[in-house]
Amino acid sequence: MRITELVLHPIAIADPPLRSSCGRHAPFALRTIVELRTDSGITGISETYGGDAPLSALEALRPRLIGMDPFQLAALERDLTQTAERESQDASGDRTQTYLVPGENPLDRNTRSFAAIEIACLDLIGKAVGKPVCDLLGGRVRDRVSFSAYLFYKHGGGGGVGDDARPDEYGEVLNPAAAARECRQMIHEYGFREIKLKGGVLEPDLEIATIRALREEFGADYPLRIDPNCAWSVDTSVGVGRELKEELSGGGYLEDPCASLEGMGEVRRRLLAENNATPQASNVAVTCFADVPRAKALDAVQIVLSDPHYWGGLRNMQYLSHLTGVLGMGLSMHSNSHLGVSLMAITHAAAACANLTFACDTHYPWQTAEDEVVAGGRIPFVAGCVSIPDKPGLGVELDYDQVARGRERYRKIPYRKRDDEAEMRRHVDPNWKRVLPRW
Ligand code: GKR
Ligand code: MG
Repeated sequence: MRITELVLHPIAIADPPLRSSCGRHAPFALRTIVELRTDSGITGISETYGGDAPLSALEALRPRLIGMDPFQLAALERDLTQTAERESQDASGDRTQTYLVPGENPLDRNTRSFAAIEIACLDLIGKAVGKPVCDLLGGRVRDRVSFSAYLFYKHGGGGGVGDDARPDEYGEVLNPAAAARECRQMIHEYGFREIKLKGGVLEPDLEIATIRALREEFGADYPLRIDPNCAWSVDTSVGVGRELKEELSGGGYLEDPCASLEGMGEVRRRLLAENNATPQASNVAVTCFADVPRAKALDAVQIVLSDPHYWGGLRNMQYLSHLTGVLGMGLSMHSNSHLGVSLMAITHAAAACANLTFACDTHYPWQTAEDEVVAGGRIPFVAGCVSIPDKPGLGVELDYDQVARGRERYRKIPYRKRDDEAEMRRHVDPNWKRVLPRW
């Protein structure tokens, strides 16, 4: 089997005005759907970051991909991702995502491109041999993968604009009671059993009150995590950790409270000195394998948040699962706005990771059926879980009419890069700037 064609579909999908310390989501998120067609008539698919930069990075690989045997991934990986890992160790090659929207670091570009190709190749191989992708990775340790209820503070609006506006399912959420209502609604619809709050938006006292409201309503059987994306100083992080000692223990965590591994290391030391072992997780300070030893040495991060889209694909997820297991660290899963192809890639990866110790993050509840490109519509969740389908490859096919609609939306919008700060200035405060730490 040889790859004969690379088809890239830049698409835009409606996205509600979700808030984080980076700003506010634009009315449309950008994604790229990748197709690898072969001489055997089988097509492999994947989904990755959108906009000009990811698109041109993938485009640049075209000559390398045409004629390639999809089973032969190692040389492509060596050429693309090992350079990226080396760069990350240069003084100039800081791959942390502290000052960037997570997933947007240009130094990740080769790793992200490789991931998109690897996932499409695994889909191809799975279809060629008649096996689901997780079984190509050595088999699954679980048939159903659990996800968390990923709560955001948000402005009113369901995403999209004009004829392409979506209903506002969750309304405005800018206080603790509204966040509890959002959570109730999401859990009712999807059955999630773990809860994540995207913080770094309201005053820390209000975010503490939100976590307490969630604990009061859902009880200790629903572990809680809060992620302010580095919006807090070390002192504030220690203060929040102290206040939420009880709520964040028992399967929860404090995610990227402040900037840098040194900062998180200090938070950890100070909390431990108070007999508070709340674990810390990161998808900001730890974004590649080269970051793991320092995170461990400083005891800054006890849980690594992986994401096949920028960690270099599904096999790297398994290596990371092994590495974190050996180092006595936990593993959870990060997400960005995405559709069903990415959801299935995450699900297959998670199914094959023995050391995955938490429910995975997903933005999927924030997207709608109108935007889904998977044939047959939205992927179902049962009791907060997605099951591995009894089909080869990723187990999903593209609905080409939906892909065409996504491409048309992309053509119509003026931007080609995620810029949450610009959205804040446009809609909330003309002088808004991302300030770290804000509190
Ligand atoms: O969608 O605004 C968002 C999130 O803040 C996302 O960009 C992050 O990558 O999910 C994220 C995280 O830091 O966990
Ligand atoms: Mg995070």
